[in-house]
Amino acid sequence: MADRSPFETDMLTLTRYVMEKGRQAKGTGELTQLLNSMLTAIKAISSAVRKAGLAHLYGIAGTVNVTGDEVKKLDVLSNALVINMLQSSYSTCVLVSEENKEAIITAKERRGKYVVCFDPLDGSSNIDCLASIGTIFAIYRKVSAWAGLSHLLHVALCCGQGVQWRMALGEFVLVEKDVKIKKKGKIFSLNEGYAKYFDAATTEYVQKKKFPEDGSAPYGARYVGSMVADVHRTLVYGGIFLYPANQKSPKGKLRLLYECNPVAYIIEQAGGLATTGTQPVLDVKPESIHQRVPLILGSPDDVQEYLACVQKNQAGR
Ligand code: P6P
Repeated sequence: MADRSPFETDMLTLTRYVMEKGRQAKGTGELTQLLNSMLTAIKAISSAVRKAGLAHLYGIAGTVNVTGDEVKKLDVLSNALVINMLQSSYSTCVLVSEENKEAIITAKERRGKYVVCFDPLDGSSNIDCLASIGTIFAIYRKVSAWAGLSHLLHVALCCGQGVQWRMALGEFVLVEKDVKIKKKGKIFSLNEGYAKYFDAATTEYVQKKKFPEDGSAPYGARYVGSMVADVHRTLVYGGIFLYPANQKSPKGKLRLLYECNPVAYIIEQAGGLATTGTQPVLDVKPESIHQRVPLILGSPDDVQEYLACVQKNQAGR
């Protein structure tokens, strides 16, 4: 059978996909409007990032955000773009941004039924060296959830019916539907610069990856330091990404609502696992909007092997 053209009719644009899903669900159209507004903001952010060198948008904005990260000029611009687009979508009631200490309540006359939690530009510490960065968002409503991860102009979108990859070719065109993660990978990803702070389980796990006891080849080590890039690679190639709790970050570094939950949702929908080390990330009951949790995610066999190290060290205590 002749190879299908990459532009067959089922390569729906995201706008058409969302509108079709909305029509099938006999919805109000709010989610369609919300997603289209979010994706417009993502396109605008990507355009700003690509022009940053010319538009003098590199560098720091001179402030620190609520969780202590140095704020870059592009952080400020990206945050404003997302807030503006979402509030003018008439579909949100509350916004939670990594860049805002307090939750943002949408004005009554513009209020809708969705809560959106987002990191407008994850990995921004890597902006000036042109490493991969991206926007992470999670849409919450009482009975369902959506999650999205944009990595430059590659968007992973999940609405509880599997994961799609979409590429921005003007529109967000479907590149792959029902993305699945490998059962086991060959890459481990964590910041080994903190090895002196690792707990016993993490130390043991990393040792196993470098010096396999069964004589198999060691795993490759990859760490961008931009979660969107590290998670994107883990989803595509398989393996494991870890930002565990350590002596330096006793609760881990990554934020539950707008970093860990969205990527955990996507990874689990793709057949992977996402854990804090003691429970599935998606089971954590939020206590505050900028709450941090440990995050270990990826191929199920790899995450299970890490959890075996955790259980062994807990038993050994
Ligand atoms: P570290 C980027 O600043 C970020 O929030 C995530 O994107 C990334 O995974 C993590 O921090 C990197 O943190 O401590 O390894 O530099």
